[in-house]
Amino acid sequence: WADGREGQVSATIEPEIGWVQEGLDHLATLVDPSLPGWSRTGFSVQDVEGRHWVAQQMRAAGLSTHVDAVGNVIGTFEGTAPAAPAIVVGSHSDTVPGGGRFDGIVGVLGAIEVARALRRTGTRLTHELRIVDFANEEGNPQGVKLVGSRAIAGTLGHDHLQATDEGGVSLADLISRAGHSPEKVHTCRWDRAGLAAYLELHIEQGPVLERNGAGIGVVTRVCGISTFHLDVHGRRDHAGTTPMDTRSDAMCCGAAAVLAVQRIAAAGSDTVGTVGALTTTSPLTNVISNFARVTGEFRSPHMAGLRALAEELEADIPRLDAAHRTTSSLSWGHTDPPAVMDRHLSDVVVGAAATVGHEAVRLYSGATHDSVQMSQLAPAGMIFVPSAGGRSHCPEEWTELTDIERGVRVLIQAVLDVDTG
Ligand code: HGY
Ligand code: MN
Ligand code: MN
Ligand code: MN
Repeated sequence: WADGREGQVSATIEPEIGWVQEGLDHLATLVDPSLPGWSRTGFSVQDVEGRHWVAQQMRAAGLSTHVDAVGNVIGTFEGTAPAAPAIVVGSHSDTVPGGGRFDGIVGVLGAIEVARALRRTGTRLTHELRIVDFANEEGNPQGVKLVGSRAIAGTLGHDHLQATDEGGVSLADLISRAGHSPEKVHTCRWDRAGLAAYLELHIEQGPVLERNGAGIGVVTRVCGISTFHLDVHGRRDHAGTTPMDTRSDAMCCGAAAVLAVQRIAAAGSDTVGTVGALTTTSPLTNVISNFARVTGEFRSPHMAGLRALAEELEADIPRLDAAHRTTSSLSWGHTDPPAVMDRHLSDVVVGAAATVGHEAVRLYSGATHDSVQMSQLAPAGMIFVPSAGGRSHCPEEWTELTDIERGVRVLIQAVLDVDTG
């Protein structure tokens, strides 16, 4: 430690934003060249390489590190009071395919910079500081998001691990092939008694901060997500001889369902709905399709909103079948309820922002985050920084370094304030 100021806390501690920039630049090189944007998908070769680098940076910051059975990279600084619960700070370094350079990554680098800044200034916290790069937040072809934080929260179940992709590869296979041990998932679970708070710095991924000219957001709640797929059964017929008013065309019913998802979500308040895929058995133009599958999700910051969207879609299916002479079945996948961020912790974050000279606005998150799982273990709070043009999950994702610096400064101060709170 620099000067051994045991348990002392300086007023504010400046981040070394140059190091964060170097980290952003380095991780941006660890991407899959066969995919657009900056792709480092969960458990890919690039993801494993990226997490090795993250673990190295944690060690260089003086953290003792370990990787758990599903690939969470965890670094700890002991506090001056060994019995005090941990302050956890984290995010994720994996990306969606074709993603950007900031989603999750800003929070992982910001968390490590908290540790670096404390060490640089010889500041010892009372609480343990625990930094996490969660495995595979973004999800996988098996359809499971928040893999690492679910394992820590104890909610990564057998059904998740046995979920398979189109080729029959299970999530457990995917995790094993990356060198981890999903059969030991039970060893990943943390005891809530040992945790004081969870903080996550993240880009907003939407337009609200930029539209309001705000530099810091404090998240009130994170949207719930319900996933579904609709299987439409029609009748295979000749495309040239079958009159339009007698067809049972699965593709047409599927397409109408896609537009129904859009209409239902657009009619709600703060609700969104997205179809990711409309697939059919026979991509031929001279055969009327007898099967189509629509895969999508709904989101709402309120559980009642999610329920209303589901009820509306359920009610629409018989109408679509009648119009297209098809037979459809709607199946619901995982539903993650909305997660409420801790009000007291959020107030501490707003106060920390004020201490370092920044206004904070409160907003809900339309994107999901590892904080959804961590809020089941400890009071959770999130700090947002603006996304240029509100864009994310695309190569155009961008956040100014000055905005990141402001967010890391607030994160450091929030950790100090939680520690002394
Ligand atoms: O889907 C999400 O909202 C997150 O970015 N994985
Ligand atoms: Mn994210
Ligand atoms: Mn994301
Ligand atoms: Mn996240």
